[in-house]
Amino acid sequence: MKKLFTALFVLISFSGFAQDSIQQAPEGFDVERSDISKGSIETIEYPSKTVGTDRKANIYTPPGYSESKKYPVLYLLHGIGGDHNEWLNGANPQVILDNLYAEGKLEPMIVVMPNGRAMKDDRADGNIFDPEKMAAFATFEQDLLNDLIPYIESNYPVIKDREHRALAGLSMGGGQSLNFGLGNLDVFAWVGGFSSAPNTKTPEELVPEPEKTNKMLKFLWISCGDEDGLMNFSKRTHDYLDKHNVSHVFYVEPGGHDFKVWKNDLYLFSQYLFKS
Ligand code: FER
Repeated sequence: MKKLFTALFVLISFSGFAQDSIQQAPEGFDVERSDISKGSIETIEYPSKTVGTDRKANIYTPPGYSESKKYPVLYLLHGIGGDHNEWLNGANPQVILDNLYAEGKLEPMIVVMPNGRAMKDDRADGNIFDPEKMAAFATFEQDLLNDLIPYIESNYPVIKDREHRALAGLSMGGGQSLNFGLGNLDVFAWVGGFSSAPNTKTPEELVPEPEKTNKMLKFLWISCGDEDGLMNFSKRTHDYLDKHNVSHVFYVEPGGHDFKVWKNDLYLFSQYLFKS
């Protein structure tokens, strides 16, 4: 009975999207297959003028990747207890994405997983709630815009316009994605917040000009587990967007604040990207 209730609770609100239901990722979506082409992962270091150090990021390039093609880019951000390795350790996003490519369900894209704690010692050690570390999650906006994106765009074959840049993340990274994505509509046209944390700006700050936001965004995704104590940060954003007629997906799924939910979010969100 609880299962049935949870299934019914998967509530989707579309304002302007054609679909009226979203299916959870199917069984096996995150299980490695031996019979398909694979993408690759490499760790790079980019010079950050913002922080004054060289900073690490993981880059996933898709199956069939070629420097003679040009790709859009998804910047994928981690949570408060993580770093550039959190998605790799918690989700095996390369397996989820490889499987989606094998089924022809994804637009070829490069996925960049940076460290969103923009400070000299950016490890997730000690008190992860330390005010200095929290501030570094806000400072990352400058590192992303002025250091990481320019590095990616001069070292990878990417399409350098807003319609070919997406920003998404989990928890603190969800808050960052909504703050930086909606705050820089000239840079990003695709934005996703998964289980966004209390660093998420108020809806009025995020979307001061709803009509402009609605016109410029290609896609806005907001999701959260139905057992997540941080639901309010997603819900209040969704309520405001609805009230002000900003197209978005609000996806409430069974689960708490964990990688079961975020893997499902990556599976679903990535399939919308860079499609018309
Ligand atoms: C908080 C609770 C959770 C908070 C941040 C988080 C800024 C982030 C959680 C995560 O990234 O998983 O009160 O304050």
